[in-house]
Amino acid sequence: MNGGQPSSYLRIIRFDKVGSTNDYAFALGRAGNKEITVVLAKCQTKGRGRLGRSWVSPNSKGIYVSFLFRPKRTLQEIFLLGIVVALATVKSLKGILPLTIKWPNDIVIGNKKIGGVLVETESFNKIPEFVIVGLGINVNSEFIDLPEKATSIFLQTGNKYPLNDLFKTILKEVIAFYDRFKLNDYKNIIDEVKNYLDTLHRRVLVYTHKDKYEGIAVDIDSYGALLVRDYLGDIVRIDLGEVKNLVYDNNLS
Ligand code: BT5
Repeated sequence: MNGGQPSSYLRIIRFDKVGSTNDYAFALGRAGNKEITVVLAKCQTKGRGRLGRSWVSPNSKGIYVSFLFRPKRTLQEIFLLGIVVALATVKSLKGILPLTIKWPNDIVIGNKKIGGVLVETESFNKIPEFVIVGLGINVNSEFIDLPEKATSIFLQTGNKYPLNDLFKTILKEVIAFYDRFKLNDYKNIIDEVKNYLDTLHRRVLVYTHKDKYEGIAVDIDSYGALLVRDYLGDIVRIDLGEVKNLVYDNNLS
């Protein structure tokens, strides 16, 4: 185990333009770079979401960043890191606007998406060697910069914000939460996530790689998995690594 040593190493690599900060950080992971290495770009030409989806990354309008971690934890624990980064982000922007988390990795305000998190890992014999957590946040983006159902801090508040200041605030919070994660403080982290989770007590439809589940989202467990009560009253546990998509009640047909 990595013990509970606070993170003492920090390297930030900045780009004006890159394909995807996650791809770059992944290559650094493979090349043996240490945690915490951070890759930050003003613009991405191939920003990625999950499952081959793209992340719109207009120049100098948002924060596009990836964190390279080497936490020496199981895959199940590692997926919690996506939630950890989402929580750190939402908390650090709390003074600007009240964001919430749509399980597992969307950062939203109302039903509009303002940010997203992408967790990728490379494993050797099922033991994760390193983890890349990518974060995209729309800061000063205008309506025409963004896809449908997306919003930005500027569109919500009418104010533009210095990207570097916001980045530094988020980074500080991410490191603080990561250090807590390394101390296995999962229970308190999960309790805190629940305060910002938009998903609980809603009727949801969850698509996983294998199945589809419909019911009421009742809780998340200590690994961040979603617990859904189906119509027979049974509790189904939906693993973070399995989920493909989650749709709320108003979209259910
Ligand atoms: C995510 O995927 O929400 C994870 C996004 C992670 C992006 C960061 S940026 C830094 C790092 N480097 C990368 O290459 N990626 C990470 P997903 O849940 O699959 O959502 C993708 C969907 O969100 C798309 O299919 C669009 O519908 C929508 N979308 C795309 N760009 C958006 C944006 N800028 N704001 C809001 N929604 C967007």
